[in-house]
Amino acid sequence: MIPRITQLGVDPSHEPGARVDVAVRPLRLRGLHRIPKLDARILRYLLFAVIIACFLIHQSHFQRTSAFNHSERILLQSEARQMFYHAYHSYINTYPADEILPISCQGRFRRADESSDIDDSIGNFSLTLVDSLDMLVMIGDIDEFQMAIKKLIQDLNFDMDITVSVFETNIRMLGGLLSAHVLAKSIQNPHDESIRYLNETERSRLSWYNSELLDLAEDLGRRLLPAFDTKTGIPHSRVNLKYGLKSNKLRSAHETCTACAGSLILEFATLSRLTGDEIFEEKARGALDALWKHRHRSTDLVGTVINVDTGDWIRRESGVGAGSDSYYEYLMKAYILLGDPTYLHRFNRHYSSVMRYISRGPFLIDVHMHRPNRIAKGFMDALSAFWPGLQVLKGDLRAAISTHAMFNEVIRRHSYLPEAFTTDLQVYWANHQMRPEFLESTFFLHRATREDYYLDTGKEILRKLQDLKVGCGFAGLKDVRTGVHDDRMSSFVLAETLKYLYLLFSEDDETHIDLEKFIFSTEGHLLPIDLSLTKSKSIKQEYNDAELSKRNKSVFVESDSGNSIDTSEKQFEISTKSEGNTVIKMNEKMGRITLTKESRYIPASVAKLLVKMSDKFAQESTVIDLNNYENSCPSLEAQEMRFDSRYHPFLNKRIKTSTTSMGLAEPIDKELLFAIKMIYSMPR
Ligand code: DMJ
Repeated sequence: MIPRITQLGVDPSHEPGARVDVAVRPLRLRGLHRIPKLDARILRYLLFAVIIACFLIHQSHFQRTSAFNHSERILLQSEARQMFYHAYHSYINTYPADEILPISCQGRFRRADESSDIDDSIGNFSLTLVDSLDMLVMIGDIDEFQMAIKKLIQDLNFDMDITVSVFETNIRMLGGLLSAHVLAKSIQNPHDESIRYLNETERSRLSWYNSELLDLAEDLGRRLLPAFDTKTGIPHSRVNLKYGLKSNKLRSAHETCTACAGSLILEFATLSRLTGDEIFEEKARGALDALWKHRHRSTDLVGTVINVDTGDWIRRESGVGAGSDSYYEYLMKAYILLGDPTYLHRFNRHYSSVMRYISRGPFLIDVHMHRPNRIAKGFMDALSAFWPGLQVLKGDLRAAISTHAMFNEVIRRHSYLPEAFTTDLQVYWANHQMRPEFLESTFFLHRATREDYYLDTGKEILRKLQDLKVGCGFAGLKDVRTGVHDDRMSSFVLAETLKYLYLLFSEDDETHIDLEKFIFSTEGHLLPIDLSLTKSKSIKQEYNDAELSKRNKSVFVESDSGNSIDTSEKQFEISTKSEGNTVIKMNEKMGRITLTKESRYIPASVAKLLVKMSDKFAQESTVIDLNNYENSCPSLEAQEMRFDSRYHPFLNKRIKTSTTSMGLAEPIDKELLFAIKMIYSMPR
């Protein structure tokens, strides 16, 4: 079936791989009556020819959409790696530039004396190298990784009179440095399983590393802090690395975008938890609180530009693309990374509004935040292509498939995704910058569905990107209609576009980084999901060992056999219980926590471990029943604790459905204990 996209939406029976047809015209068979009568012999030949043709068409179609065989996938994976190397090595020739101009092969720098209005995402701080670091680990190039780190340690100095974007510097530089630091520490530790397939010699390459990247990140983070000196706590969009907000121009710039203010929490919280200084996390939380406070109270929508001092909305159109995109992403991921349900609650409220007002069939249409039935823009942008990926995290797979298919149709029509397009899929803004968002969603959808359609889609994109290959990298297009190149290759092409392409063609166990242990930032940087184990002093509701033992609460897991085992930590006791359900029992008064395979929206970190646990105990199903707590939680929270492991990209295992007896002989591992602690710390 070929679903039709209309202004009203796509046919709801849309499946992955189904072609989206926007203008299917009725086929008119004119002049049939003029065909002469055919004798039986010709008819037989014709019939035969038709059968052969059908067979060939079927074969070619089958080949196009057939299951990827292992060797083809590996070839594509290797091709993606080579593409990364082509871009990376070209860039390295221009180091310490921020970016390389891929056609002229020149380095792109930000000069300290520049009037800084041009591109404040570069800051004369070797942006592309920092943005590329974790990809080097992903592909197992530890030699290059350690050489790159050495270069940066030697050369990076943020004490420069340069004004930069707080948002861009955070997601690209701070995120890149933090991620590389975490990976470097993991490589050093032979027992750390988040980095795989390295031998002793490779691990020893980092033996000299002494957290220098974290020091650089902290220095940079502190230089961004003056931006938060506003009445609302919403940061200014730009700050001078040396002088903060000392210039009148910066201090009196009141406008910032929602995504700019709302996409700091992942990196800032990581920085706080790794350095022990809570200031960063506090500031990022403050900015999120202010945005939430200034949302439209009845529609729950936010605009795209806000005044940092008054909290008034300057641009009231509400959408999921430019200006807002990663705000939504960071609410969801802050919950996953930090386990704080406040953010899930906010995300869910926004999500409902987006799905009610902005999502129209497969389209995402900006509306007025205070009059949500009025359309604010007649076009969509390429940045919105991240949304289906976020919907996968949310578990809304059906909507994700539909919107992703719509973007794919735009690409099919114009060969590349233009920067913006209208609702009848015409080019609105013709520029193409090799942005990662569509590939990111393709990767997430493939992880969630395992449909070859997404590999086919990725293969098409890879071919198109190869057509953009030039002497020193890959060059975007000034205009997708003319194919005229633009001499630009943004750092995100290496940090994200080529990373998601590579990952799309990689099986879970083929990458050197175990993705189950990380979450992607909006720049594709990997932040460790066990971060919530590292307490931030400022987070009052955080689980706390001392408090737990004071309250003298115990944890039990009960099983059929009635066996129990001790955990390495004395306050937890694990026992087992009957009836096929695994129960983690806090104590008699605390009620019980059970998992069902339909459950959704537990933080990924917890969910993953619970799935592991349920695998370990191999029970049929478990049910989260927070209402049994002595102080029962509100039903909304109870609902939010649900997650669906089938659709979670980091949880590709299904919960086992067999009901074999539980083998509790092995001591409970640290991770399970962590899961229990996390559950224990959930608000009640
Ligand atoms: C990247 O820097 C990030 O993905 C950001 O969230 C949006 N813009 C670019 C990619 O398009």
